Amino acid sequence: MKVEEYILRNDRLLAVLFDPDRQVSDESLRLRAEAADLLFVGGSTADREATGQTVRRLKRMTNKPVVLFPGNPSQFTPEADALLFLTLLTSRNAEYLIGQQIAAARAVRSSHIETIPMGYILVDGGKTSSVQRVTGSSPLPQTDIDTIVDTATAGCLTGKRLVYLEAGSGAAEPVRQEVVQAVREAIDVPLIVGGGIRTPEQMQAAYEAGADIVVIGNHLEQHPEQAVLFSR
Ligand code: 1GP
Repeated sequence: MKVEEYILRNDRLLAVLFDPDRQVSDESLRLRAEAADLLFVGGSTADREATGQTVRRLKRMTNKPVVLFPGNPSQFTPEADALLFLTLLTSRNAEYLIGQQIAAARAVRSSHIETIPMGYILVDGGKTSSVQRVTGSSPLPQTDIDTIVDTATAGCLTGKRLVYLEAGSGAAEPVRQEVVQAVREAIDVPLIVGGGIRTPEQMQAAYEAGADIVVIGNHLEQHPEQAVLFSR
């Protein structure tokens, strides 16, 4: 089954994010892979070699979908099951709206990997995120729900088949429930929520507000033994 079809058929999915730049044991990977429904691989600085290595390690452990969530085109590897093809909708820099996508286009097309166009929306999670640092784009304040909703809507109107509300890796405050809810009501594609989620209660709050997929990175990287608590 294609990854997109799997996402459309299921709700309340847990995506665990694996950063290829972090040195971790097989046990750490295994504990997190067992708890997850989807395995996202990506980071702000990793290169193709590190990304490919993480993809291969995960694929040796599990048959679950391994999905690239790349920080830049040089992380692309055709070894994953699918690629989230990102547009940073909150950027006003053409580089992140079309430049990086053009840079990736040739390799992606020739790989025939499953590609899912995704609108990526950075909201303020209470501290400067690596997305903000790397791209120089400002996050939307979580109080400006109208702009967040309009951004998500514009993403769907321009063909994105997933929307990701991102508070930033290690956010002090995850995406608020009222933000998730307002976006959920406005769009009809699957909604991903991530950034700063550290407890099963925060994950449930995101699902209850309408998230289809919750992404957890840092917390489970630091506490892989807790992964089971987040599993369905
Ligand atoms: C980052 O949303 C993801 O892109 C995950 O964030 O590392 O804070 O869980 P955390």
